[in-house]
Amino acid sequence: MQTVPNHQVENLQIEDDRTGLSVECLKRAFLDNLFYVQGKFPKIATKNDYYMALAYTVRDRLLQRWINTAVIYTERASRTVSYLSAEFLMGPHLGNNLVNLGIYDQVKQAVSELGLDLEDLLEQEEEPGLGNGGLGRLAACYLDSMATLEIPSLGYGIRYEFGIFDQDIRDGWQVEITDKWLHCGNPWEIARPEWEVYVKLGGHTEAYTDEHGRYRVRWIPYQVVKGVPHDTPILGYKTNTANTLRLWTAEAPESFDFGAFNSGDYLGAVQAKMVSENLSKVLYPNDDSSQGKRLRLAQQIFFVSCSLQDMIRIVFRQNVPLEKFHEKFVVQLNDTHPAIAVAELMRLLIDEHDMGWDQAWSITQKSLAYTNHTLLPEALERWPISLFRSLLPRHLEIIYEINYHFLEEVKAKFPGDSDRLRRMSLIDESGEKYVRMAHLACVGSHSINGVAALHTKLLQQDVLRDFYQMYPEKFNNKTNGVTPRRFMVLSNPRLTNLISSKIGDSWIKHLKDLKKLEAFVDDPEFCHQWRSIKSAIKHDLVAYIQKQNGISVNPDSIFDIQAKRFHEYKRQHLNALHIITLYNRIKANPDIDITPRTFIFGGKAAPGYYMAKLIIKLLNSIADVVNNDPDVRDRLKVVFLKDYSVKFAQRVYPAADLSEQISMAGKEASGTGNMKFALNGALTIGTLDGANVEIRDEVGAENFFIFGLTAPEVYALKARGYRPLDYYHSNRELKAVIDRIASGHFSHGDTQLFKPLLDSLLHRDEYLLFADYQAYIDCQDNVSQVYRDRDRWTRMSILNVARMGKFSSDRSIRDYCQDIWNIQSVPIELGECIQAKE
Ligand code: B1N
Repeated sequence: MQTVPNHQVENLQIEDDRTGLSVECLKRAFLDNLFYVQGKFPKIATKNDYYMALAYTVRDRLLQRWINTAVIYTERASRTVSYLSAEFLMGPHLGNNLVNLGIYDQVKQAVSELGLDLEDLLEQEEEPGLGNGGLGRLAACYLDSMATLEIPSLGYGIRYEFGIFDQDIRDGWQVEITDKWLHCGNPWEIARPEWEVYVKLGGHTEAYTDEHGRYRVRWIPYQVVKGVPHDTPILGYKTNTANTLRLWTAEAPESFDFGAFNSGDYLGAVQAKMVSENLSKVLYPNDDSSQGKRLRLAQQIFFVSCSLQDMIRIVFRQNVPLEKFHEKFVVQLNDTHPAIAVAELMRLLIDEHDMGWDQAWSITQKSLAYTNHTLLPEALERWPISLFRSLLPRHLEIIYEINYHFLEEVKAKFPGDSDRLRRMSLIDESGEKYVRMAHLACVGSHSINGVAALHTKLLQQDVLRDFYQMYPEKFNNKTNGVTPRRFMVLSNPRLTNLISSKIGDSWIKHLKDLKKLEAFVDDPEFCHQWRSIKSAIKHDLVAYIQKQNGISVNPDSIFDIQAKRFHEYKRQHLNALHIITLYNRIKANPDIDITPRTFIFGGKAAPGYYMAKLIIKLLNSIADVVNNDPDVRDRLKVVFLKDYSVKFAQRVYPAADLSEQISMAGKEASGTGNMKFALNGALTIGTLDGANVEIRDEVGAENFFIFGLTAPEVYALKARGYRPLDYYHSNRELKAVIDRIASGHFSHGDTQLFKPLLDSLLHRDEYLLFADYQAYIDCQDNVSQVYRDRDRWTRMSILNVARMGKFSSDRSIRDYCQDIWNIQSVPIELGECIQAKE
């Protein structure tokens, strides 16, 4: 579609009621939106109507910045980061936009003068749960930081109709419920049907010779799907930059099934429409695993092709020659989920835009960069060749050709090393043939990064070792970070205000400035305030738990929290072994002096991951027994908070005393919850895994509870031959814990319920719980000791926060900009560009 220049429209002043930030103006605008957009008046308005009216009021204020940003980027054809991710776990938009616009307090006052409560309205928002966990949330933090640092960027992904399932707990078991996040409408997005694109799937290819006598390939697809972009503005913190998150919905093209339609096959045509729409129907609920499902590959090519076609459209619109695609865009691949971009960009340049192979390959490599997020072998994506060919016949040809050239390169660098060729090939030929997506991403990108120092080192030494030897210059580390706007300013206003009252508020944009807090660590008044704030927040969570779970919790107990996806490598069940250890000590000696603790868990398990679900059941079963045993006398409480989400996380991090980061060393690529907890003043008990290593380096070993085997020790133990039964037989407390579970004590006498879990521990224990058990218990005993010295604990808490500066996603993004993206900021002035340039 053409844009029509219209100077009358361009000269319109945007009305004050759509941009003004005064309380009076906000009130007027709110009522106006309630009436004209939501179609309601106060007498009959529901809470959701009020939420919508407020959301539109805030969106109007974003639009002015959004349009200014778009105009300036277009005029200057600014270099742009394109962040491709199958997941964006944005969390609720309203509160975050209020913080970033700097109007939280004005809006709170405006709605309160209208007799409403802002917290109530914030609670009303259905969050877009378009991600599983850390990987999707990282993408969201990075969008926040790019906007805050005024970096031109586009996030590209899928607008799933159903995001991550809602979790209910019934009889202690996880039950999944579809997430209908769109059912009340989404006020934050704007559909852009004028920028729809088409994606081909299936069918076959044909070779032909073009009018210049060149060999060409034509792809005759079985199916064509339409992608429609839905844009959401991403505002930076106190900047005018509003970047775009562009999510694609799949639709059936109107024309495609007319054949079927006209021949009277109405239901066949509708069927085809439903098949198309399936592509953006639901998020795959797996974190750290891949199953090689056809629909998932179709989702990947769908959003990748839509996004690359969109970038090419922008290149043309800005009069950039296609040969300079890589100068206009740098495309970051968030794991291998968008790695098909390597073949798709080649295909678009060669088949659709007549470019030669060598030039297309050079542009592809210069444009793409790959971030790896996992060391788990089961998470490395591979697609059976037959499936791949049936969906993407042309891409398979291109991958074969890339592979041919690549293996020639390998041969030249390592002559006579056929084993290496086999290991590095883009095609796994050891049994059934597979396409290896991580290899494709490595070959097609100019940069390969891990997400924490240890993770990058392990990639180089192990998982991607051959690629490191081949292309050492491509490898680099980018330790993850989190946005302090959402995870401090918005979620922990009390601590934010205390900190800002002492050191000013520069830390919100320059997190390293938190260092200035160290000057107050010996100030008794400050320490007292610090402690009262933590205590007040804990009281709030106590009330919430009372309401949600009907459990009364002692606010003076240690709030010991493990909140993350359920996975055996993350070892929530090691935490369970500790709880039962304490329980056994109490049962053996009811008057024992134990530092009171509340164990809080939150997190979802992949629906098909039986063991993870059994661990959830175990925790809930322990909770039932421990919380109701009179011998325990409220010294221990176990709480499973259902349906963990971003909204929920924001409530939980600020209330934590102790953060559990206890994965088996060498398994957690980075972790980001570890950063959010520490930033909110929790102390960490953790293994030397992922970013824990760097957190400990920053906050100081004396302010961190470290335990357990290191990654090299893990490998060594496994190489020696690990025998979990030996630990069981030689460790009295451990044996008692396992026997207690086996006896049916937590399962109403049922000795079979947890047998699969116990068998797996006793006979395999892949994640070395038994090997780390004693070290964990000793470390926890030390935690309990230290907690009794409240002054010491407070001091450690303050020092943790003061030294967390490195873990801002702003720092991560600055590093990406410098080392990978080669991109500068483009500040946005308001007002200079909405009017037409005469
Ligand atoms: O990515 C996070 C890291 O902090 C975590 O350590 C890491 O586990 C997480 C397949 C994944 N890695 N891989 C995934 C997600 C969805 C899916 O379908 C894999 N998630 C991570 C951010 O770097």
